[in-house]
Amino acid sequence: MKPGLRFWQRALQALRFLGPEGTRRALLYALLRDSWNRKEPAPKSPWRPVGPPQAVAAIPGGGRFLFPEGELEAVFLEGGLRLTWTPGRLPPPYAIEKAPALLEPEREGEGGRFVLRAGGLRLEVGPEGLLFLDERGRVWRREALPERQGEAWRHRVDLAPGERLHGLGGVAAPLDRRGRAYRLWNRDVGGSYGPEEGPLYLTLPLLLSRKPGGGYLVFYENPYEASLDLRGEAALVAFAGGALRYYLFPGKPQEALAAYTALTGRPPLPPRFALGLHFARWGLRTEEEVREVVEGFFAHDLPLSALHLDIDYMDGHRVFTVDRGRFPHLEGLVRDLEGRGVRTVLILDPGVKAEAGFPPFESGLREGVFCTLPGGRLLKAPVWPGWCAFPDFTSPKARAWWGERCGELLALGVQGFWLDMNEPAAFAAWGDPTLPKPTRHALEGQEGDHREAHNLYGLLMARATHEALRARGVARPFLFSRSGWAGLARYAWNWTGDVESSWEALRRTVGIVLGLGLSGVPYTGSDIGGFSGHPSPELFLRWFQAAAFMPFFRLHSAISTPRREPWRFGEPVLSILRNFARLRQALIPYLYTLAWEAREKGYPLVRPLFFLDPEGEAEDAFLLGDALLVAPVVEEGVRHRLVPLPRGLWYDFWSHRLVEGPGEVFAEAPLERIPLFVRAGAALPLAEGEGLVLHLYPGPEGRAEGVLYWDEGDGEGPSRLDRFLLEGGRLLWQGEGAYPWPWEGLGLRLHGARLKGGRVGDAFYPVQDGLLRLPPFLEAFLEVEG
Ligand code: NBV
Repeated sequence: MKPGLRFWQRALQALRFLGPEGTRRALLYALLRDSWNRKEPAPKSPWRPVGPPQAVAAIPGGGRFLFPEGELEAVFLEGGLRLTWTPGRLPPPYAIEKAPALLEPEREGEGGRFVLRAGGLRLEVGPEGLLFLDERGRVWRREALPERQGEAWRHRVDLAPGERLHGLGGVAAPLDRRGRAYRLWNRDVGGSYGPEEGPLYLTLPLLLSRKPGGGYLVFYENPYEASLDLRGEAALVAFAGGALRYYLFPGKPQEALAAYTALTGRPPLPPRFALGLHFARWGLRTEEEVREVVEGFFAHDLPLSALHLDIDYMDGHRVFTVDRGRFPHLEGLVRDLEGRGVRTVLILDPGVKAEAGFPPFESGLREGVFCTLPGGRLLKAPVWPGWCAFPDFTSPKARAWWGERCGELLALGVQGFWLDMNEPAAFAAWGDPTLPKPTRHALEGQEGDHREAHNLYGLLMARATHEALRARGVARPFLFSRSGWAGLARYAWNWTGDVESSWEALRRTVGIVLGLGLSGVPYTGSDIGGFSGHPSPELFLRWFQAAAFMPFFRLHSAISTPRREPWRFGEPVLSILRNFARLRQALIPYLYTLAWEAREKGYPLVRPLFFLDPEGEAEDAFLLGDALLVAPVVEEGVRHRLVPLPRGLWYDFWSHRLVEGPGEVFAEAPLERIPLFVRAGAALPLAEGEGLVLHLYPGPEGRAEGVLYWDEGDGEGPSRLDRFLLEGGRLLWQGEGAYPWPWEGLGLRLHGARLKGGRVGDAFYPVQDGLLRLPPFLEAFLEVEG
């Protein structure tokens, strides 16, 4: 759509959402924000180079280099380096979970060139810039000395021909970020975004470089507004303030991500229900409507794991209230749903209605937890309930206050929270839809303004909520947050926000989910069918099919759109959706094992093909773990597609036909299914009925291997890990951990050959309908036909 048209479309949409009073507030706020922002001096001076290095002093783990216009501290860490250019202040270490251990380097230096060496890495600092080399003397990163302009820093990093760059968080743009410029400033896109929107609600100054001979990951621990120009042969990276601090982790994407997530924290295990199907709808206005929807899921035999209540449950959109007129027995509703296996999740917005007599506002004022303007005046900005005050989540006091309020809601029996509008978003008729830049923030006593705190706001709202739940005995808080920054995975999941309902947006969504995973945000998903607009039955179906293989599987839609419960699309859509919802249920043992792997290693659940094959560039296909390859249909009318296959043998999940990669295979994609392949050599644990069935997909030497992680599904009790290895007909089963095997024996299905039966000790067990049921064993022998 043309930018002009888009502007008017958005203006109209805003009017519709906000009404005349809301629009008046948005106009007034935009004027106020501009006048506050104007008080911020814009830097006028030219960019000044730091000049050549002059001296170095040894510090633990590395060296402090002196330059005429700045100082650099470079230290070696396990698997990487950390560089810090000052002047400029460091943010409180919100992103960092564990301060990394330092390695002691060897130091050399002569004639203005300095060399540090440790852990197989080498850093050279000279007048022309910084060189990073590996053990074999290969340069993996080359950067110019940085420049300063007032408080801002920028530097230029060489890019190799063919080098690809990923990361930056949630970005509606191609997965390879090269060829474009980006502004990293978390942003509410305001109701709808398309495939070319650029950076969205959750940005992150992290780039994952892939290039022949080895890439690396760079994470800038700087939350200020960043701009990255990746259009040329070098990357130009600038931050509006703060010290220029960055971590570098060389290696393949997996290794680099493992190192980055060890630094910023790996995601804890989610409660298992979170891996099921969720339903949300903005505009479910009464308890009856909610019950009706849930009944619909049961009546249509669709497994439902969680029901999310949007801002409709609140009284006048005020956070921490319940409209008792429309939800008179919310506790009862939550209890009834739980009785049927459906968890209730409530949305929370950070803005607290600034209204005399409103208890959360009054208590927040008394305790001094809201953001202020310079001089101490309360900052107010309009959001859903009208003029609001904003908790300053950068203050421990505000986080504790927020936690108390969450505790009150928890008493309703709800099992999770949905954190919205935390970029933070404010309704402004034009310009930046957020708080004014001079807004004051505590920053753990460091004191600062919104330029530094903006990108941290969502992360810290998630932290406050997570910590509150943990402190109140919730072992695995289920939270998902629209905004965030580095470290979010420790506290919350994410979703990709208000995506428009279009085929282009579905196609892009696959890349956005992949991009978030490569940015260390492993649990994400999109509003199935798109948030705004109304999908055709075909688009809805194809979106659902793709989403069934993504970590966060959720139906959601905007209030202004026609209702979207699956049965409203009639047949054959309903039956096909049911099959995919069931397939998702079947996948839970595998997904849960991937969740365990994410916690242990930091790998995302949804992975690009290049995790298995360095040449895998597809953006319309992805891996789920390392056993499944999913090729969603993202084009209207398409009934077959080419599927890029990484090296090796693959089984067609539907037909069991074996195909060989690398290369593209032609796969049927009737409405009933999307192409799905299983890597030969995998053993896939799937739920079937009441049992657990291990699907064996032998590789060339008849080998298949798989792992299953399992526990109670919530809490912090015992767990177990089972490893299965099939080799030439002999299947070994090795279990460890205190959690007892919860199924009756083990079911087996063998693909690629006809199984006759299996032997455990002296007993022979025949196959029935392709399924072999065995009692628990350490060693079993499979017998195949022919
Ligand atoms: O709370 C209403 C919506 C919500 O449904 C959506 O998922 C969020 O991304 N919310 C945004 C606020 C209004 C959007 C126009």
